[in-house]
Amino acid sequence: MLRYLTAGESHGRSLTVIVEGLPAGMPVLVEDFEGELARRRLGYGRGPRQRFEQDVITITGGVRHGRTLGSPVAVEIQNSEWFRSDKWHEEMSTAPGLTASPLTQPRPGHADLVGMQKYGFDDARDVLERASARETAARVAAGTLAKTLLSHLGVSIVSHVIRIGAAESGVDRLPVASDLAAIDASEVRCLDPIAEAAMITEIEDAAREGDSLGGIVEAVAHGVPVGLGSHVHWDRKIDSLLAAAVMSIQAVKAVEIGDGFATAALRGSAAHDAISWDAVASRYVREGHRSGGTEGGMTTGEPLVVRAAMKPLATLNKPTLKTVDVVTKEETVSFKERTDVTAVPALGVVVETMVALVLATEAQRKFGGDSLAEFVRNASAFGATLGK
Ligand code: EPS
Repeated sequence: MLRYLTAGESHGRSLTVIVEGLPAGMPVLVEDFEGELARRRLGYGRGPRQRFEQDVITITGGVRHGRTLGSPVAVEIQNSEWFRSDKWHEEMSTAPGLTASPLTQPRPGHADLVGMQKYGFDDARDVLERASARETAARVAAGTLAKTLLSHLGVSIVSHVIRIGAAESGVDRLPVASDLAAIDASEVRCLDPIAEAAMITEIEDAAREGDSLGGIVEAVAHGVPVGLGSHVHWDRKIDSLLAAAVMSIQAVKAVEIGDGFATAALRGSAAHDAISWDAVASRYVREGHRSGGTEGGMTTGEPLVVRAAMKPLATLNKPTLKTVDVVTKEETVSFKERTDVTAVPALGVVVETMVALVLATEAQRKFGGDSLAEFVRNASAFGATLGK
């Protein structure tokens, strides 16, 4: 079983991720992580911190001579911010002591207040440091390994932004791997140049007013094997695993598989993807993508389509959200903290990551194998049975 765990706070010394269950013999390069982490830093509307976060990577376990050993792979990502300033050495010190400036005006929509209540803290920083989306850097490192594993089965995953605020992409086809360079070259990771300009205007307007913006991204996985997930239990259904994984991303409030909400308005005769036989490729194909590449909790082999909606970030550059000071109980506005206007372009890379981790976990469960060669051999042997 593939599993992973992240540790670390946003302004602490570093983030760490441990990924267990990868087969031995899988090629791994530091540059693979660097490339994916650089993609996660992309995006118009990110705050000043992205300009100096370097995401310096150290592989501290599980890899020798550029290949996995089958043991847990551990990766550390330094927080450049911590190394830059004494402020964070003091604020995030692991030695006993107290902060001189506790944050006592919790932000509505953030984890601050309920986290303080639940864990018995007097300082919102005790909560927000871990609740921060900085943690997604560690997930992306895990996802890099998952994507590498999946690439050996011919799977590719691509994401793009389809909405920021009121600006919506007009692209009505599924993006493919060869679109990725153009998507990443766009400042908002959008394939539609007219919508791209509208999204940038939205961000500039919100920035001027000290406000924040949410949006929607779509991730598509191509070349997914047939039969990942299962119909037999609720917690083995691929849709349920994808929804949980993507919903766990900071600030995501809705997840959709395929045409999810839109199909609810259709009749059954119009809502499903007809099945046909492709005699040349010797395989079944679906006519359409309404189901998003899953039926009965299993992947069909068609493109897997997952959308995620991100709420506008709860931290505002001009705090206007009404709250209460937890010490005085007096009405105030939430504390000011440096932030992004929007993180929707980066969200796409994190959704790719979570989709990759779910698919890699389920592929490992189905095909097993202690070495990469055994894993690939098992997957090909299963694939060969499908045309019969
Ligand atoms: C974040 C707020 C900002 C983002 C940060 C996530 O951090 P800061 O307050 O330190 O400027 O830059 O994201 C990252 C550092 C990152 O690498 O994604 C938040 O409140 O979640």
